[in-house]
Amino acid sequence: AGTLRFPRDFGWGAATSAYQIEGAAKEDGRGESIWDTFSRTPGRTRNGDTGDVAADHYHRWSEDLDLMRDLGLHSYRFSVSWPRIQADGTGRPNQRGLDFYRRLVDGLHERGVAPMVTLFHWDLPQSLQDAGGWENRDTAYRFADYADAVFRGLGDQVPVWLTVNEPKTVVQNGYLWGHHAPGRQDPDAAYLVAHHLQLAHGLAVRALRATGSTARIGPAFNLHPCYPADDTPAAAAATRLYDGYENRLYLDSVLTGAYPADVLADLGEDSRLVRGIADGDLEIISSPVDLLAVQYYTPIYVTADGGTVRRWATSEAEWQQIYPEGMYDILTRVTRDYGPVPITVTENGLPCPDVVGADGTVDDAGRIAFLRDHFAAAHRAIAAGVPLESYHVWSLLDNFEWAEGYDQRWGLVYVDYATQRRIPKRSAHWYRQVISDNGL
Ligand code: GCO
Repeated sequence: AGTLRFPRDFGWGAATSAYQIEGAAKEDGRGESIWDTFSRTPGRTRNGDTGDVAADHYHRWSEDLDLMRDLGLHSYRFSVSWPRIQADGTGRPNQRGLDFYRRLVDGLHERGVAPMVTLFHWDLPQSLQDAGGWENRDTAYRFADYADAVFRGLGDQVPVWLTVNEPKTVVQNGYLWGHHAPGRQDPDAAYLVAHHLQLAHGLAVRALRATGSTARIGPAFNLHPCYPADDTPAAAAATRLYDGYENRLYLDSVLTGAYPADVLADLGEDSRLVRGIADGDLEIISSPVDLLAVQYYTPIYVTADGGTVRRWATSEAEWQQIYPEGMYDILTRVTRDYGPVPITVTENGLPCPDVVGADGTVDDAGRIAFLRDHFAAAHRAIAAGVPLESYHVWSLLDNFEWAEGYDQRWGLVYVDYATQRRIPKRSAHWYRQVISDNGL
């Protein structure tokens, strides 16, 4: 066995997002988001769950910050709720909304935890959706205005900003399959949405630079290593294109300034994406970034006909196969193909059937094994030359898992939703030791 030591200044963290934990859906001037609309629509989420209360973090933030301090976290990744800052997605920022995040950021610094702030984790103001949402190019410009308000409101207290969280999930879950807000099933719209999300990212990068800030900024992509399901040339070719849609569409546009030619050819000249690219867009999208945030959960195995098959044990999330080697593969691949851009892992985790035992503890041995194997894979990637600087476990707390509602528990800390009591799981105690040892 032996021990695995991480680099001396390696950052250990945990992640959440606004709609998933905050609750307080109607307080302090917060407007409606597309997730309020979607989750309140019958049949959209498991048990009809909504984020109205969630983990009540909006009221319990101080207690939650104490939990982070007790864990010894170096970094906490959370997101700002756009409709708290601009109820209708435009106009003068809502000071009460900014104040909440200001308290959070100050409270983190007081406890020695660095804030890492995501600007958009899917909770688009409903008013902007009513005006076409991400199908409307103007939404990207509205996002840049909102980002500017947040940059100025939280100022120099935030060392790292992330622009758009997982644009691909909005594209696929929101517009291809429809099981996330806004619940559409329209492939042609989906890829135009991809372009506008990428444009929004680039405009936000430029907006930060325009403030004169020295903070760092980058995109947050969920990347899926794609492998052929068999060794036929047809499976290899199908895997290559699949990878284009899963990974290169996002990585290439930001890091090389061009969309992948095979994906554009596959979409066709008449597609709304191809027709929607204006002169200069790719220059905006590829504005230099300071770091790349990678979220890894699962590999994908692609068959000759472009379908997928499972190869490894699946978690409680039916889309997740447990394959730690995929972490190594995706990190080394990004560095090999895109050069030495600093990388932070901003999400990785496992849902478990967590229950509070008779002794009041939560024994999530499966999560510990999962994290240990993925940390070890990340360590090997560092040894292979990947400039990985930090790692954030998804998630700090059990929370609203989108269409899955509250049934799936992803937290290091258990949330008893009836009382909002927090109980650090065994994995939280284990993680505290990993952080204090800076290794395994
Ligand atoms: C994201 C993720 C999270 C999920 C997590 C577990 O986009 O950041 O989807 O919000 O809760 O990935 O599925």
